[in-house]
Amino acid sequence: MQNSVTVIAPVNIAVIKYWGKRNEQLILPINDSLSVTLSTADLCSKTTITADPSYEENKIVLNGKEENFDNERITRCVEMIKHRALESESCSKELLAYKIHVDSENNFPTAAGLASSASGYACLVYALAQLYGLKKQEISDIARMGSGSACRSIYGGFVQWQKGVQLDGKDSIAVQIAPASHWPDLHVLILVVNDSKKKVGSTSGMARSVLTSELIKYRVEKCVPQRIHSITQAIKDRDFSKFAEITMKDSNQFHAICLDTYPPCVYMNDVSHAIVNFVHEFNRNEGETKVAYTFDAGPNACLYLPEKYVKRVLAFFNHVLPNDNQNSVEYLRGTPVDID
Ligand code: 2P0
Repeated sequence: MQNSVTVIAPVNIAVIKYWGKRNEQLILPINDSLSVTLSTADLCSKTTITADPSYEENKIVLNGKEENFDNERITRCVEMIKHRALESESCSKELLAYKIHVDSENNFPTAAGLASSASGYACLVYALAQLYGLKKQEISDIARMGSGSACRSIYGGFVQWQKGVQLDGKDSIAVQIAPASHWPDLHVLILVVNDSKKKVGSTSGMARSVLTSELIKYRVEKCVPQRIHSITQAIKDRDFSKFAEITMKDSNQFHAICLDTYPPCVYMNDVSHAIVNFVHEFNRNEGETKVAYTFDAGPNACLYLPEKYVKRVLAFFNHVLPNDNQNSVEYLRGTPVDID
């Protein structure tokens, strides 16, 4: 008997960034983070997992290319899910004994700072959970063991990853603070500045920041707790200008820490900095904050804005941003999304 499941997982873009681990092995962060899970049309991962008694070995194909299944993070996720399924007797022992074939695709540039590991591991873990009969509430800590930010993509809408205090990481989990339907007017524009692979991966970049940045200690103790509190309230109140101000400040502080890292991690480029300036110019012209930017570990911008500003902002950026072969910018539109 063949058992097969296919699932789709969306990306999430953090407004309060995760940057730094207190435990590398268990992927336990030094601070809480908060993100928005985004619509699946343009940005998502799709994974099919098949278990079959005729398979002689486990296999994983990523974007059409076979990868090493014995990668530590992949095998850890598979083993943890199987262990939990065995404990809760959520499926048959025969099914757990079959080898599996995993086929996963991202419909956006992998490793270009567009959160591909978040949706990729969320998708893998969610597909495994479906295959072995586990519930969503049982898997965010396992997704975290694939990639920290993946735990946030298990839920839709507005999601907080609580850093937790326990040594074993059992309380380092994602929780939904509001569904996407709470704020339907909030839209997203992703400006893909450059598709090339980033220079310093997030995992090594944040490890280097923890070791060398002075600023990161200040951020973790003095800034993040207050920001998490304030942005949660802004989301609850649908207070866009408050939400936007905190989002932009946190992005700027995250990149300040990257530059305070030694040797520095430089993720934003000239076009990214131009986008920052244009957003502030746009908001100044409006007399109110109507657009917020945030940048992850790459040069691409994610803009949050109310729906009625999408067209105007697109027209504005088409006019002001360079559009030659080297600097062209692509636009992806999205909205927060709920997951069934
Ligand atoms: C975030 N990033 O909160 C931050 C902002 C990048 C910049 O989470 O080592 O790929 O697998 O836990 O999850 C990227 O970190 O790192 C990330 P690992 P991950 O979205």
